[in-house]
Amino acid sequence: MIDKVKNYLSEVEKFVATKEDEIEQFRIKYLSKKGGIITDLFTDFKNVPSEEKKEFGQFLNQLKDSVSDKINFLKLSLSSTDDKISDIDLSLTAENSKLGSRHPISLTRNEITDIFTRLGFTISEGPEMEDDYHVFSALNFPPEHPARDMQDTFFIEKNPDILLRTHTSSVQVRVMENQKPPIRTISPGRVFRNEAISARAHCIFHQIEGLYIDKNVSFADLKQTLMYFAKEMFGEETKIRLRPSYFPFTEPSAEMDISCSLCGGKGCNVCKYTGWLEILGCGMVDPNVLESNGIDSTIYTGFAFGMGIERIAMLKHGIKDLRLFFENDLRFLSQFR
Ligand code: 2NM
Repeated sequence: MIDKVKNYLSEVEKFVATKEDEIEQFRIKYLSKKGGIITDLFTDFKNVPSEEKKEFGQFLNQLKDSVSDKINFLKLSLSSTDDKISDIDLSLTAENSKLGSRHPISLTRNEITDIFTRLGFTISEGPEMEDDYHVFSALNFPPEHPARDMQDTFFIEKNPDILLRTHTSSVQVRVMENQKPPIRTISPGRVFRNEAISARAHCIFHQIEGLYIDKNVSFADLKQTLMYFAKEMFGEETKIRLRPSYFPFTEPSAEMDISCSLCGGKGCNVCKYTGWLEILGCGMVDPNVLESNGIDSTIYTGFAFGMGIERIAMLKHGIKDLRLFFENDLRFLSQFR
């Protein structure tokens, strides 16, 4: 009888299984309440001669333990190898990982800054959180100017002196503070205005502003520079026109239109059948601005201009809704490579 148990012991020890199902068959074979080997051996226990009972009992308990140990061990090793792994073909080549692309705002900004750096402009950057002085006072905004209103400007912690810049001209104030003319710089960056979000407006957008200060800088220099920019950006055949306008920091001021790049000036729904598209504001730096920043306006003159990067990108690529730039939808972004 004891030999029979010893045979089962070595059989259990040698047993291997690669499937869940084989383990279950093994469990039934040994542990089933009806007809299981161990159950039957316990039934046989009463027929074992009393002097062998102790030894037989010990072997029988050992067999029972080794069967349940074996089942636990096999189950564990099956789940840790994870049967999905056997379905994987490790010799297959890896799936192509998708390449990212630059954001259209970055691409447009780079295109614009490249054009101006070719003309000798440097790139300057400054803080997005600013004080009233650099955003308004140093730029000839009178104390009661509507742009200083809560409704247009985001203030920090109700402190009326600290705010999010509403234009990047504040960067140019910092350039004028720190450099002597001649100054030729462009300042790209994010600006913030308290506006309702729509297809044409957002509370965060991007600007590029330019500033050129030297002796004898004239309106003709401004016009020539901006015409060069327009042709480089929108094509050699592009025409420009300047319309009188008003900004606190420039006098005289103008808005620049380019001939509609979609219809070539014939009139279409993008240019609202005018043949022209407004792309930027500009003017001669107001002597007050030069003097506020320690530049002698009897010696130096300058021109400045500013444009929204989103607007330029929309015109260039025929994008109808500005919100697309902020949603990070890959179906939109992956079109710009
Ligand atoms: C514009 C339009 C006209 C501008 C002025 C200055 C500075 F710092 F020189 F005063 N920077 N940018 C300016 C002038 C910006 O944006 C529509």
